[in-house]
Amino acid sequence: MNTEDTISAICTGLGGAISIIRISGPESLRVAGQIWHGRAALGHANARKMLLGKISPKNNLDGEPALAVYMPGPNSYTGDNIVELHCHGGTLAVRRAFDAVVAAGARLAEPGEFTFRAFVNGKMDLTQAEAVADLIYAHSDMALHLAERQIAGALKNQINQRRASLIDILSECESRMDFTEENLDWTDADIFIEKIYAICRDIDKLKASGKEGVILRNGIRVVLAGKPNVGKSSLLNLLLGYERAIVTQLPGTTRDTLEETANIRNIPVRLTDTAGIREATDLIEGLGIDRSRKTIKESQLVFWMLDAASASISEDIKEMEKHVADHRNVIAIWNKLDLAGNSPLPDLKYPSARISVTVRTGINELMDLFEQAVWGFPHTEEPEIAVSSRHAALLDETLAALPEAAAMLKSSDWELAAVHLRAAIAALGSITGENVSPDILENIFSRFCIGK
Ligand SMILES: Nc1nc2c(ncn2[C@@H]2O[C@H](COP(=O)(O)OP(=O)(O)OP(=O)(O)O)[C@@H](O)[C@H]2O)c(=O)[nH]1
Ligand SMILES: [Mg+2]
Repeated sequence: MNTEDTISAICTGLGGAISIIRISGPESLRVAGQIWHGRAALGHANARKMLLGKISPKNNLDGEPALAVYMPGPNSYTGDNIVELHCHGGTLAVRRAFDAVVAAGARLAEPGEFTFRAFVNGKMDLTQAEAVADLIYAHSDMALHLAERQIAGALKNQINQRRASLIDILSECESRMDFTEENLDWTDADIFIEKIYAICRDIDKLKASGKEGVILRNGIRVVLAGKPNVGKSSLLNLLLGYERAIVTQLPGTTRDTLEETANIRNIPVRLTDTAGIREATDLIEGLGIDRSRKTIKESQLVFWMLDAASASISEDIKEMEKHVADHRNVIAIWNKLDLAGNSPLPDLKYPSARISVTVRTGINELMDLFEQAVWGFPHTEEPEIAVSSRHAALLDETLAALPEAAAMLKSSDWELAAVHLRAAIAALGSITGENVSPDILENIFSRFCIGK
């Protein structure tokens, strides 16, 4: 990607009340000057001040009113000179202004290209740039918090510290290789070995945060399944907080799968309500039930709902076991407890919640079970860092090289120790964006939207 020319994009979603056109690059002032005219001219004297003017391709004040601000590099988001034009929203007005910007010589920015420039210009490292995308796509407070921490440099600092320690050890190895004859004041190899193992432990911890990262970034797919009329759609509505699905007393109300996003205990959830599973009464219901089965297979967690007031509880349980036998994560939910009377419910081999959607009992206990199923343990602390799968793979590379390096230090093989240390240092460097190949960068930045 060319990083020397001047790029531009409409940074706000189309159709809003105000639209922002961002222009970044060496020509940004000249390009903006061709279409925006105010009483005060954009330039160093007015840097970082909002100026009122008009957008019109001709040098007159007949056009639409628009605000403009000039942010000279290197103290701008991209590190380049930036001009932002804040103009009327609406699809057509902003399109016309943007076309004028392009006609004046700016190139259409690729997705994520502003952030890519910030990375190339050293305004942020790769972990911080990745977190900008995480921030935009965050679906829960916790995901947002993690993205903000990463933008602030939490992961970068962790990686850079470890990398700097390894570089110290490497330089001593290299000196030992260069000055084999001299009996210089060398650091005891055991001290380095100890350091390397401490770094391994830190990296292991960082890697463990990857599970949280994947869940918080991608969310978790949960299916509401069970026989007809057990209250699946009622629970969906309760979890969403609004009446999304039709609920009736007729078994077979839901005929197709219905997917919505919810936020349960700060965990983003793709929640799918399904058609109740039974012998289908017609073709359409049959197709719906096929979809229910498929959704159960594809989900990471099954909420299997049972009617606590059912007259056929043992058959209902057998039916459940038939459908979730292959699934590792199942929570059984006895619903309609308000109708069930006092007769005891059988113990199940799955974690079980007892609820009534109608009178809203047991919902908190269900959420506790959900949280345990997701994190594997009750989650009390907010995580501070959660690495992505890209980071985790590079941490694995580091972890593979470090014990080898330690073993070579132990046998005073400085040359081989240096080889393994360099591999570990390179893997850590790839996390923060040193020597990362262009196709990997392209892959990372293609996740962004245009204008970021
Ligand atoms: N008494 C009582 N009724 C409930 C409860 N939960 C749901 N119902 C009722 O049970 C009926 C069926 O609820 P739905 O949510 O449509 O059940 P479903 O599992 O989605 O049913 P299908 O879409 O047919 O598979 C409705 O009349 C609900 O009002 C509950 O906790 N207690
Ligand atoms: Mg339903």
